[in-house]
Amino acid sequence: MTKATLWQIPGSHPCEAVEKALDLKGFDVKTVNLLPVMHKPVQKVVFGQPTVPGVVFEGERVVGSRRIMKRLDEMVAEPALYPADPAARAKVEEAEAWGDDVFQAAVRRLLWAVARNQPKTVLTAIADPDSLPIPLSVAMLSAKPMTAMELKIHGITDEVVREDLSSLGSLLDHADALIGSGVIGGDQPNAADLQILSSYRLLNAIGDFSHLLEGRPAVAAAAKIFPGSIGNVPGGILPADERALLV
Ligand SMILES: N[C@@H](CCC(=O)N[C@@H](CS)C(=O)NCC(=O)O)C(=O)O
Repeated sequence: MTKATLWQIPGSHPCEAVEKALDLKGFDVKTVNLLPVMHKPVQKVVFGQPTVPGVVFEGERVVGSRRIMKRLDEMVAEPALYPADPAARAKVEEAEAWGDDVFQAAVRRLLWAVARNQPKTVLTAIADPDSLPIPLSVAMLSAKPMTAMELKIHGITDEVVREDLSSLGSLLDHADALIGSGVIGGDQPNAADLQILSSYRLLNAIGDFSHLLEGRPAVAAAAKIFPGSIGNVPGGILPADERALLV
């Protein structure tokens, strides 16, 4: 079995996408778990880019979920993450790019948009104590400054929060449409499935979003690939005027 080391933030959606891809390809995976914000200098030194996920294969370092997926298909052909047929592949790559550039980024901002109201409550609910590099109680001492820095890193202003909350419903509709057209949601997960559906575990964990997610095909498809819950952030954390934008 070929070895790979995944450098990740536990629970991060692109990291979960890559972990699943490594698993599907039969890699023997070890993880290096990092904390948000603190991961940036570490990743910059190890991979030359301050983001997770990054994967160290024997003698090779690859950073970025899309780059890793492509490299995995080159290294191990089956199961293929991209269809062989060029037209089908183009559709999967287009959906994957949307899943990365638009959906993944929006879900990340939405998480921090909720966390900014109650950093400790939110981060405690979604943190897996077993995978933290330090004890949960110690990690949570930094919940407030960590959230403040993430808001800054991602440019999450009041206006951005309002835009993201207002457009979440249409992003979820787009993911469902991709299932309807058969680009994602098939029996064998492709790169777009992994990229898009990995975001649902994070969304599902947040009580304020549950009414928007209920009964959606993508939620069911995500649960098949990424079973289990990442946590349970209670509803009612967003202020009422922001919650009202979630339609
Ligand atoms: N979209 C890229 C980047 C992923 C990404 O932005 N990851 C976040 C954590 S979930 C991160 O490392 N953020 C730090 C930063 O943006 O500098 C990918 O899928 O690899």
